[in-house]
Amino acid sequence: MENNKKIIFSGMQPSGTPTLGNYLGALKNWNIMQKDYRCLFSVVDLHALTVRREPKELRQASLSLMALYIALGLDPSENIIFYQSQVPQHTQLSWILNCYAYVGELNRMTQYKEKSAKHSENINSGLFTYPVLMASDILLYQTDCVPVGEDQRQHLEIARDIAIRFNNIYGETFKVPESYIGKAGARVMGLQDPEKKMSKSGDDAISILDDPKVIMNKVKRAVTDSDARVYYDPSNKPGISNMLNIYSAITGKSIEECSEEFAGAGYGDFKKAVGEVIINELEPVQKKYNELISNKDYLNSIAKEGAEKAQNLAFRTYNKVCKKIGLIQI
Ligand code: ATP
Ligand code: LTN
Repeated sequence: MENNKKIIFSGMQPSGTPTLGNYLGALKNWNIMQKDYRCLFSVVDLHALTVRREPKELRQASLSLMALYIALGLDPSENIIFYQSQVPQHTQLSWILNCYAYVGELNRMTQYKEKSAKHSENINSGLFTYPVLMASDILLYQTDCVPVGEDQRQHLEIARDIAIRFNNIYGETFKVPESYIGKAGARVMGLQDPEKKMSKSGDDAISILDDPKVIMNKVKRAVTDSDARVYYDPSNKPGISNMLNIYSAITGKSIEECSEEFAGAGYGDFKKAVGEVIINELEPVQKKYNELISNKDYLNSIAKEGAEKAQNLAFRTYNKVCKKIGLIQI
């Protein structure tokens, strides 16, 4: 890339409306980091195909996620924002890297095990090689840093292992990427089942686009415990600890500061405060999103420009790879 800023790549699947977990684990950090890095943010629609979807819904979810990226404040003139499927090098490199990824290492992926248990009627090979496509996303752009939530740590490790393995055989080809996983918000848990991560495809989530009243109700109904004191103890008080984590990630205060703030408070007051910070944080995003979502032409023009810029960059790494492994170039 032109200047010497470090490169960030991250993506999100259009698999439903993003949740507060996606926001605090990833999107909020993207927004902060865009000032200091050259960033590529992708709607990773090919990854979303690993679970069967209605074409119409996938199309709508993809457009909606594009609108949300912009509504969050990601600047399309400074960053490259694009649909993964619009840059063919992602799948091309993915095939090549499949030949450098081992079945044994893919077999160990927690997400693969969880998703194949959940979708036992459709354990397709895309679900299995999902991390290789993700590695291709990242390695194509000589990415320095990948901001993601905690659940993606294992996938990032595979991307690094593949890069190192490839470089060892063919000489320096890929930058070995680092992950950026924030301290607070890296793993937001469900409100009804705080033992499970909050997920877009689950039914226990606050969606970024939920109405303020809905948000407050969900927080008020969140499962707690019978101890009636607010402090951080994830093993014995998972519900309260999860909400302290959410409060900390939004306000930027440390968990200790947040615990002190609510030391004498009852659960009712605490939940109300948590609900309010979530609502205040999301309101401007929702407002902007509602303005953008009807402007399909604008969203498509951003995606087109993004895809062209991404293709230019992706082509360089892809070409280099082809040369190194001995594919004929004409
Ligand atoms: P799905 O339910 O369809 O698998 P998801 O909610 O897990 O989707 P992804 O698109 O897979 O979301 O993830 C997008 C980003 O959000 C990733 O960086 C991921 O680490 C982060 N993320 C997802 N869930 C959480 C969570 N509960 N807490 C923090 N970060 C999260
Ligand atoms: N697997 C990721 C989404 C994803 C991604 C990426 C994240 C696909 N490609 C590249 C960072 C970098 C997930 O969050 N489930």
